[in-house]
Amino acid sequence: MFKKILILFLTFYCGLNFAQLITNVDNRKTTSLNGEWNIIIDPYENGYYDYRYMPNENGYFKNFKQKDKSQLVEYSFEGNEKLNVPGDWNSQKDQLFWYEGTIWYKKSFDYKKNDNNRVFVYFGAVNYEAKVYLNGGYLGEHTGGFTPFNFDVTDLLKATDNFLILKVDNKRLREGVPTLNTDWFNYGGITRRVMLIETPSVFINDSFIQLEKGNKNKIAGWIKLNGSDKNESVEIKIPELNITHSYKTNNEGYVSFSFDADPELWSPENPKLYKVVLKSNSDELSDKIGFRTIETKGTDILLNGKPIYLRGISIHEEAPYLDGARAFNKDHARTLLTWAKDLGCNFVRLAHYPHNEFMTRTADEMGLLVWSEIPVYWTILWENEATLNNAKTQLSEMITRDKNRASIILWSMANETPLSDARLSFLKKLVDQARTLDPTRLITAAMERHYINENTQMIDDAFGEYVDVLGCNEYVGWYDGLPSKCETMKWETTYNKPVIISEFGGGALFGNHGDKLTRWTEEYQEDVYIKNIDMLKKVPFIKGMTPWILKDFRSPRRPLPVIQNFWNRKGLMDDDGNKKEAYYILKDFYEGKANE
Ligand code: GCB
Repeated sequence: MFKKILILFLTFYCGLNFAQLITNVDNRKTTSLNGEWNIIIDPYENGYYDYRYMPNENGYFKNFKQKDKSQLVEYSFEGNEKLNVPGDWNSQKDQLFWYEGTIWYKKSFDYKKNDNNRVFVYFGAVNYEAKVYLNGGYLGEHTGGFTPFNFDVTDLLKATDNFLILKVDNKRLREGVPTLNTDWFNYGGITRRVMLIETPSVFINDSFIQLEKGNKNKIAGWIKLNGSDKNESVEIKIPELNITHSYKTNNEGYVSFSFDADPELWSPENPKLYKVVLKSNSDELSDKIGFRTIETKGTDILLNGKPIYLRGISIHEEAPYLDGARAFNKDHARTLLTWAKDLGCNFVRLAHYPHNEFMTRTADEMGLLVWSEIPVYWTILWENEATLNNAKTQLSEMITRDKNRASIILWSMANETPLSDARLSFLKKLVDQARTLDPTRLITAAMERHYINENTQMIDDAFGEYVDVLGCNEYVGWYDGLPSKCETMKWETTYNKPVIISEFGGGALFGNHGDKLTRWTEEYQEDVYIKNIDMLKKVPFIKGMTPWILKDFRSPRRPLPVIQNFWNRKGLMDDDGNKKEAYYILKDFYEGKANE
């Protein structure tokens, strides 16, 4: 009993280290903890539970060493295997390819901080659940595989011999977000970078700096300080625009602002970024920020006040050329986004969860508009309060991290979720939260359509009322008949809103040729694209598309031997960037659209 109380107390007390998410980490004073980490594979969670399946206060996180002969210690990080961080474990070791469960990670390091400063440990993402310990003390935990989190470690940190230990568990959960059933690979591990962030005792924690909704001449937002005694002056400077303004933060360290400006507008053709510098009494932080407006009017999407057609492609966060692995670095981001640009895209759908920050920052630099989404996918437990809170946390972490990226124009709440009242109420709550956190961007979701007669598709999902742009997945010619079905298909919607066809496509194995009625050939996939594009370009309210998908990706749902071998083959390219015939059809269409 005492043990239980102690653990509860420790969990609660030490959980207080869980700090507000620190943003703009690339422009702060950081020290990387990437590289090789020691691991212990723990399928039975022995390092966490005792033989009565109670949390063990002397778990692996204590990193015990035998001190005398009377002691029995049955584990050791030293002498055990290693994994690279960042990186998923499945692609690093054959024995872990299908592994879903717990692995313990340990990193040792020395760190000398400046006297009054604070230090945080920051994780870009850990899939799916992380319990984090420093020097044997519990820092806290995080759930959700695709968003960042950090802990204040100032008090536990030593100048030498620190050990940071994580219990990482990627077991799929019915009540999880996503749930048990997805169409992508459940890559586990510390999949994104880890770093220490050193800050002054009062520092600039976060800021929102964007054009006011629909106003090209007003920059508005807020700055938030962290620390005690937060009542300070903060300055915002945009040197290239000759702008300097000073504001006083309130007792919470918060100040909102709005000022006139006449920036050159960010767009795919001109991805102009401005250096923006924030200064408080003891901190200074800069960023590169683009300014653009995004709105809808009737069925139009307006970028900087002008109608735009979104020439997009869907992308999973999977690194090219690696035979299936989570993408985690700048090169992966640059390659994937360059492939999208070469295809003629001005837009990418980062499916089905928030991708790493290199993707959104590189999109800012390269001039690609972005749809960013959370993994509320298929059959989430709509009535479960904890599931809703989990989705809300992931939504909030996604928006918090990326709200100053001009490239992002759409926050997506969900993908292909089955209609019900419980689902509608769940999704409405997400929309309310997204609009509160970010009043400037558009809200969407990838929804489904249904037939109202043999030749007519209807988009009328009740959730459509709450979004700005309707996303719609359709697979005419693949899951739904042959491509020729497109020839007579008509489209309707009950909403006076823009529609993006967020998915269509079909599978083909690169190099597999045959006639256009034979599935899995490049010719069949090519025909899917020819007929779908022909059908969709005639529908006046369709203002963009993100066909499924840029490159083949790993999926346990795809066991067909020879053809699939656990890969979803709907890529326009294979994993090595080889282009299938359908690639050229889409590129042709996009080049035509760009010149309209
Ligand atoms: C869909 C899903 C996507 C799948 C795709 C497919 O509708 O949204 O995650 O991968 O279809 O290939 O079936």
